[in-house]
Amino acid sequence: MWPLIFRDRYEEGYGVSYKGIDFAEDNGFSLIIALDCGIKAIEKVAYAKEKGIDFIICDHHRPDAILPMATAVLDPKREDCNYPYKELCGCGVGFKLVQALGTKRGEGINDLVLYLDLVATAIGADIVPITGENRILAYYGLQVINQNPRAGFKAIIQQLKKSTLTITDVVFIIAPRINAAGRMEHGQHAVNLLTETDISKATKFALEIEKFNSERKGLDQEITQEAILQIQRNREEDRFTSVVFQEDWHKGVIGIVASRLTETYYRPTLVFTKSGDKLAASARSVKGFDVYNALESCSECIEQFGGHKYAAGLTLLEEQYEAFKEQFEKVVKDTIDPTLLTPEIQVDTLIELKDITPKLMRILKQFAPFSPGNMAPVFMAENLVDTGYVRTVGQDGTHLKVSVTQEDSYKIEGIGFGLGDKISKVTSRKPFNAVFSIDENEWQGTISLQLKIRDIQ
Ligand SMILES: [Mn+2]
Repeated sequence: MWPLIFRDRYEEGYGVSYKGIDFAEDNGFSLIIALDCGIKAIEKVAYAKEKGIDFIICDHHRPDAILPMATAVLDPKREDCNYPYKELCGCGVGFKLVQALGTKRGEGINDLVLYLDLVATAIGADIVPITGENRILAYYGLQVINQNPRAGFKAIIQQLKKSTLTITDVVFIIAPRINAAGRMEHGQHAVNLLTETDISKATKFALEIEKFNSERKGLDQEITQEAILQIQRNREEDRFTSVVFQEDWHKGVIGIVASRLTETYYRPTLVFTKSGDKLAASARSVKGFDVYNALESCSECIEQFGGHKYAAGLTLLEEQYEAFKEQFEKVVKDTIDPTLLTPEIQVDTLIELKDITPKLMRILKQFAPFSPGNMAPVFMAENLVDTGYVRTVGQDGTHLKVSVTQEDSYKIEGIGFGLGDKISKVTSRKPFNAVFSIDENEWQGTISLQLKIRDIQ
């Protein structure tokens, strides 16, 4: 049995750490397998090598020109990598290593299916496109989650009112709970949950993690509020970027806060907090703008950075913060196509409500799993009228619940997340147009179709 050690992102920071390498040395390990990190850990891998510890790196982040001197560096984003599919997530690369080992031992793909629940969760959580091989891994991984989940997943799922999970459920229900442990306390809690085979123990771990998840949610709302206030106070609502910093913000949630700010202001965003004697940030971008490249153009103010086109992380010295903030604003202002700063919904086709049938839903489901790279089809219907049941739901009336009809012929319910403020457009009794995807809603064991409304005009 190999020890499974989850890095601690507070004490050790993100990615490969000296502390982890020292731990390996003290405990007599000769090999470290790094997953979803390590592609830039040149000095750390060299440090390990001096101590006689080998590294295998399984990563999908963009490499620099020089690679670490590891025993193997698996990364489909390597320019000299001829692996045909480039969009594997970090866990997917690890899975390919497991598969290669299995093949060598004479195992077939059926011996590996039991790991696909983890791979599917990582594909959803890491927000990689669900195309090509990712789509296949996610499809079969969802089957494992739904039909034969490991005890840890079963423990989470049995608290839900849903019988079948989609990849969206995995992203919004399972992934945040697993991440919450590492964000709030220590990732080891998540490892315990995922490796436990006894369901009663797993249920206990799941409850613990549920607690971390609610703490995480509270913290993420609080910090988002503080960040928005900071932007308002500094009168920075009209800039091309959101860059905010407060030294006591919890490092585990700055990535989520950056995503929330991107939803609010829809522009490239960085959220900084203090980390040791430096500042650390999470970066998020808008569709079509490469934030990694933008950071590269600010590299004289940055200590270290890494990541992808839409999400990245960095550290810098506190005295560089203001200079960085201005440089980043300038780079984005000079290079971004301003049309990218308005969110756009691409409508696939017009539809009439009477054509939204269980048969259509069965066909749509064959296109799943949906995620970036393979989004659920978006429809538009015109001249809808509310049947009189429109109301806002959720905390502070954030969401909109409607029941609509078209030419009095067919009635269907719809939910618009975050669209509560559009209620007046529906109650005015004037016909309106809506853009939506079609979803199944499960309520007390009955499944019905509903519109998942994205916008109303
Ligand atoms: Mn990743």
